[in-house]
Parts: sequence; C-alpha cells; structure tokens
Amino acid sequence: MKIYDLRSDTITRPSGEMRKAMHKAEVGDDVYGEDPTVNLLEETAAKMTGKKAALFVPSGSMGNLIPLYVQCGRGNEVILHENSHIMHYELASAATIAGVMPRPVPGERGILTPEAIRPHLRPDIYYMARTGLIEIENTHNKEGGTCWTEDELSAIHRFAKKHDIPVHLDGARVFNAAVHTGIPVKKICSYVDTVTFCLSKGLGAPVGSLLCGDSEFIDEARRIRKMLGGGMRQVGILAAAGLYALEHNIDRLREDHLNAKKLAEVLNNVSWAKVDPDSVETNILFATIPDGNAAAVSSALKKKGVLCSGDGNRLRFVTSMEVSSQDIREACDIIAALKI
Ligand code: TLP
Repeated sequence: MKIYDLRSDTITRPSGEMRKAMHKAEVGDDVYGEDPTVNLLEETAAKMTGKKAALFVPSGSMGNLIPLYVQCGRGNEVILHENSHIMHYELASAATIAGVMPRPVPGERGILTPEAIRPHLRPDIYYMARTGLIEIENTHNKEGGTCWTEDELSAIHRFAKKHDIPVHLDGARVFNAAVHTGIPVKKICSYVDTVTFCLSKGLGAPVGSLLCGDSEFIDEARRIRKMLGGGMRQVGILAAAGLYALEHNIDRLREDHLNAKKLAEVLNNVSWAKVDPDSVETNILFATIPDGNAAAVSSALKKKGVLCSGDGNRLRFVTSMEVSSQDIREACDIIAALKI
C-alpha cells in the first residue's frame, strides 16, 4: 500500500543531490572551530537573518533552550504564547534546565500583542521575578502554521524595546512564513534579537538548526551548547546538507503551501471534518473532528495509507517535499471517499 505521510515535515529525507553534497563536505573538528563547512553554514545563516553571528545546533529545541538560558536568565520569566512549542513540546526544559518561569499568554492565530502582554509584565519590585524575555513563534505550529504580519512584528518589537526586554523568535519554519507573506527572512528577523530556524523540517535536511544573534550572544550560546552536550565534531557532513537546503529548497515551500490548501478544501467537504481553507497559510493545517473522535478518524485514514497526527479533537496534516502534488491529489481522493 502506498503511504502518504502527512504527520510532519520533519519526516523529509535527504535527496540524492543533498547526499552528494554531504559526501563531498570538507570537515574538521567543530569544537576547535575548524570545520570549514560548519563555519560557512553559520556565516550563511547570519547573513540570511541579518544577524552578526550564528551557531549550528542539533535541534530546534536546543535552539530555543539556549536563548532561554542566556537571554532570560535563571529565576526570571519568559512571556510566550500559551500554545507555543516551548510550552507544549520541549519537556519543560525552560524550567528544568534554564531555570525560567513561563508566563503563557493567549493570542489569536498565535500572535502576541502588546495589549495581551502588558498585564503580564512584572513591575520592578524586589519581591517579584523579573520579565527576562519575550518569545514568539513564526510560523505558529499549534495555531495552524500561521504567519505574523509586519505590523504585528513591529508592534511587539517597539513594545519590547520600550521595556528593554529581548525578543527570541522560534522561527523553526520562518522560511515558510517568508514565502507566504513575502516579508524577507532578514526583515522578519530585524524585529527580534535572536532567532532559531530549522533545516530539518520543510527544508529537507536530516538534522540541525541555526541559532542567530549578535556576536556576544553567540559566544555565550556556544558555551551553553557545549555544556548541554551539543558540541559536535566533524559535523560539516550535516552542515553541507543544510547549505544545500538553503540554496535549493526554500522557493519550493510554495508547493507545500498549495498542497495544504488543496487538502483543506477537500477536508472541508467531508462530513466528518471541519476546516476553514481560508485560514490555511502555510504547510500545517488542523481539521476539527466535530464528534470528537479524532483517534478513530486517524486510524481509519491510516488503514488507507494516509498518515496524520492527533491533537485532542483535531487532526494535524503537514505537507512537505515527501508528498508531491500528485501524491496530494491521490491522498485527497482517499480522504473524500472515506466514510466514517
Ligand atoms: N515540531 C515538531 C514536533 O515537535 C511537534 C513537529 O512535528 O512539528 N519549534 C517549532 C515551532 C516546532 O514545530 C518544532 C518541532 C521545534 C521548535 C523543535 O524542533 P526539533 O524537533 O528539531 O527539536
């Protein structure tokens, strides 16, 4: 049976051309700073995000944890969206490793506004924790791959500057946001102090994320990465995959977005699911299963070869280069024919 894997874009496997680039990679010991391919990847990432420096980290989770550790600081609070990846999927590392207290804030489509944040800011009183960091997510995973507008980014930037609080962007899928909104990645990142983006999702590399920021921050981040066990050696072999991804796989994200839209339209027409196709911006979509039995629907789909993931009474579908437009048409036929 043919499988249509729509569980995540993390399932993407390196292409033949990417593997060739990995095979050819020049390598050295990156803990000594001697891996030329890693150095080139970090320079490239810094340039693309408009930051002074960058650090290659093994995962998006580590790329989010380090700024919590360095920028926010132990005993301080981080303001973030209640549905952020850090709140739900990073195993409370903010608390257990960075020693940071999360202050989750609601916000439509995953967007945090100054009005929503203001009541959560701590006054400068000796018996209260300090607000050490604001963290935002673009695209926002759990809110359905939603993107920040430039006005929204600029509002949070002005607010944070006024209160002298740094902003970290979980930009695991910031290239999807740039492709959808037309706001260049460098421009998006100009509204934040630090950003993490992932190579291992829609961009198709097997491993790795880049944490970008000013040089002083990255120097400190490098120490914390080593402390966390993330110092890697001849890792140019993976950096080469990342460089290949940045060169070849950004524009094609558009195709993933069109495929997600197509899926949404079909899902919206079956009796057992509800989706607003207009709300689908990038490669992630959630379908509400009105009778609440999302697990039964996902197992019925799985029997026909369509894989998705459950999230309460919702199902998540994520498009990626592993599922071509032709595959999506076939998956849509299976979905349309499914009787629950
Ligand atoms: N997201 C994964 C799961 O963890 C949910 C997925 O399948 O979407 N930030 C965001 C916004 C993410 O979506 C993810 C991964 C991460 C950070 C963490 O990246 P990794 O998995 O590399 O640690």
